[in-house]
Amino acid sequence: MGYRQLTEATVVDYVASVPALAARFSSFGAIDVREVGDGNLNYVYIVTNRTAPDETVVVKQAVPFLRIAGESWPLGRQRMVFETAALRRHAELVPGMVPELFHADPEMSLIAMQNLRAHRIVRGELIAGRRLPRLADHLSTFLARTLFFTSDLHLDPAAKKAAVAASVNVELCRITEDFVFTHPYDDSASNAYPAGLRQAAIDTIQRDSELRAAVAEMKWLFMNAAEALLHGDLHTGSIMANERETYVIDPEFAFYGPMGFDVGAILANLWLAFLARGAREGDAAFRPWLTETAEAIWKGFRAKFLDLWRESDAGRDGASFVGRDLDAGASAEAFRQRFLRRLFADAIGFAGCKMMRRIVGIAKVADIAGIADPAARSRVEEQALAMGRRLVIERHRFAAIEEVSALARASASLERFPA
Ligand code: SR1
Ligand code: MG
Repeated sequence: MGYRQLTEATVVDYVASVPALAARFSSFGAIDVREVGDGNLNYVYIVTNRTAPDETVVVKQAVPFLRIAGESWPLGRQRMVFETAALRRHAELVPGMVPELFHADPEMSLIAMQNLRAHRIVRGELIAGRRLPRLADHLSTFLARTLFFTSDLHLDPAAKKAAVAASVNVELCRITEDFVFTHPYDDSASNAYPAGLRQAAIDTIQRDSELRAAVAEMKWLFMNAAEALLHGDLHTGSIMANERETYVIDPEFAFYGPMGFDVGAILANLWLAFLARGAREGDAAFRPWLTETAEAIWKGFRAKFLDLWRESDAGRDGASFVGRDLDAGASAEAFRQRFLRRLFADAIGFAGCKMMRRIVGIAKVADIAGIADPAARSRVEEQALAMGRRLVIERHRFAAIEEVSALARASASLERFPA
């Protein structure tokens, strides 16, 4: 039948016309439909039988434009193909951490999946000051397993290259190249400068050759380091959780890229939440929980990734990525330690870019954009620019994640940046 954009008025007919979805409903006599897409790209509908609320599905459809910018900004619908493939791969690698896929319709650029009714978007939970006790454990597992098992550390080289070739997500990578690594720093017309953010603060990221060269290094890495299958947009709006479970959603930006990009994305969003907390009332102990969670994610990821790696090497009959074992595993272990040190620096650098883009770029984060008091919001924005800037420039200097927590605390005490 070809592509047509669904609406709240037409999505039920679509669901009823697909046997795999229709079978989930005992009747279509009393259906509620809500469009809940709060992302920047797509439309998301929750379809529920009012008389039997367990009968519910989520329908997500890509439209041929960038939603945040409007219909005048064309964008291919191919992204749904990448999202579908990544959801399937992640379901194999981290079962129970991605929504169950009920139906995929490439022609309609649409998927239908499990409605995570018992879980909330993590960004909203952090804004509300609610702790998620299993979040760090779950996310470190997600990162370790998805990044290790899709890399050359685990896969046969030919299988890895085939996976890279199948994941060339040109359009969405271009969005990241432009909106994370270029536009925020070149005074693009697409930027959205917050009212009250001083020009002097903007200049610290746009008129500083050291910073711009460092950001360009991160962009180069993003474009050229096909290390593992990334989620590609792992911010706290792409994660749903409750006290017991964590789900990672929305992998439409998935592609083969540098591992540190996914790790840095989640850390950046926790540090943004930390800075934003300074402008919110409430439980004072919640703020340190955010940096502790970032620490636990990095440490958990590092430990789990190394465990998977050592275990995998142990099954390789004395041969690992470094080659045949001639020194009782010392070369292999030295490579592992160097690899993780380099990955840590990459993650910190990417986190810095992700923090700065959320201040001057078109796509904001509610943690900061939602701060009601303009002076308090501007202060947090300048703190985020100051911290992001240092993370990128000094990414090789951090020896431990606690040093980044210390930088977050120091940044949170800045009144203005530059002083
Ligand atoms: C135009 S920028 C839109 C942003 O939304 C997505 O969530 C990605 O972060 C992207 O950069
Ligand atoms: Mg998204």
